[in-house]
Amino acid sequence: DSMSIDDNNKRHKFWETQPVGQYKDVGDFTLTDGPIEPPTPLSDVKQEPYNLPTAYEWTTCDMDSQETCDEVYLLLMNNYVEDDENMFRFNYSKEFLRWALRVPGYYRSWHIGVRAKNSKKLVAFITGVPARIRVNDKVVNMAEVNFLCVHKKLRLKRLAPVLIKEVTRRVHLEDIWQAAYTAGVVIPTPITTCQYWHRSLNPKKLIDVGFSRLGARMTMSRTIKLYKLPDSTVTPGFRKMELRDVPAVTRLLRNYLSQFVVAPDFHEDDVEHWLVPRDNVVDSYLVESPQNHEITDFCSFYTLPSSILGNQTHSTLKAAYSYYNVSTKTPLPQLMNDALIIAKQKEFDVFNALDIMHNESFLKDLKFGPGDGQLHYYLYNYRVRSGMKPSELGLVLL
Ligand code: NHW
Repeated sequence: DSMSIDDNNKRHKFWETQPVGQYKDVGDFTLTDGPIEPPTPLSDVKQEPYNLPTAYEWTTCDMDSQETCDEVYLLLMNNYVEDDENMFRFNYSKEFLRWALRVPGYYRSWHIGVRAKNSKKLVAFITGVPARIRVNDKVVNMAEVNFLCVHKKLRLKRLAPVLIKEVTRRVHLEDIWQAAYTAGVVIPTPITTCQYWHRSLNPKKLIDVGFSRLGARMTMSRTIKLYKLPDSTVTPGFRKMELRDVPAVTRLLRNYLSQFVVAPDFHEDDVEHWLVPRDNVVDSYLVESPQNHEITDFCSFYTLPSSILGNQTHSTLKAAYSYYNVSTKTPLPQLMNDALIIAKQKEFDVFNALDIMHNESFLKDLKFGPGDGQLHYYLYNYRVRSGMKPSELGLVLL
């Protein structure tokens, strides 16, 4: 809305030069959906990488290599996203990074690192992966850009714009001209702004590590009782998704996602990659009707632990993040309650969800509380009608 734009009406020397929605265009209804600038001939795309400060060099990160994967893992473990109070830092696992980056049709050239020339130490990273994303009635080939990271010692030296320009160049070389990304920071211009909600599964640990606080007039034992969950799931026919379910889940999901303004255009190979369960990476469950064996409902979450910075007793917060959920027969709150039960069985400490898709229908009833973090969604070189609500968004980025 215009308030948050005014609050953030500061200059963005880099983003003002890019084909993204600019603050001055917010509320200009003469602008229609579609590319902000047309593609240039491929032969006009710059052939050489952008210049880095002389002590640094580009590297393409081969995530098949155990050694490179280890280096990326450590860079992110020590330098990636922290909360505002610097109490927690995302700790994506190596298996997760491999899953997130080696997607159907991926380009190795889009997994970009920067090394110090002398020590060869990896000091910065940015990635893109290809995705078909539908915006209203158009399916657009895009890059999903993620894992932008600059080593703490190299911050505020304008390295991030160089990384962004380089990934853009390499995406252009594949004849792709649009991208989707999310960030906790406000830059020109979010298509929508979402809020994280958190459901305590292990309230004592969450309070001990400072993730949450004891409510007013609450004791620890009352809090533990409040968040207690049944030992086993309640919906008849609820089971883990298997490879053989890919066709049915694809149909269910495509049909469901068609109602949102922005959503991935999933084919069977995408569903096989993104949603077939992988231990400690992604969990998917469905409801198979005990009568006719029809697949009627689906839910999923991914595993993204955070390091707990400076706590004597606990080093990791085990968090599950709501991914794609579809209900046609089982009410969504009941389905998600079963997801919470599974997450509790798997010893997650907290279950997180954004207020996107139909998530608002279960957040309050299932005792999720609003977090202080916001997540802004962005498109590069693609304009969408301003004023989109989180509930009109059908896209989850990792
Ligand atoms: S969001 C997670 C980003 N990573 C982190 O927060 C990790 C911890 N922080 C850092 O490593 C998910 C650094 O602080 C980073 C900035 C590297 C974030 N997105 O180098 P400078 C993603 O990965 C702008 C976009 O001096 P720094 C999505 C900032 O506004 N821009 O800063 C990534 C300023 O520009 P301005 C961001 O602190 C999407 C400039 O960078 C940003 O040393 C990328 C300052 O640069 C962010 N999260 O490094 C865009 N954070 O105009 C993809 C800061 O305001 C676009 N900035 O002056 C699409 C490309 C593909 C197109 C294909 C057609």
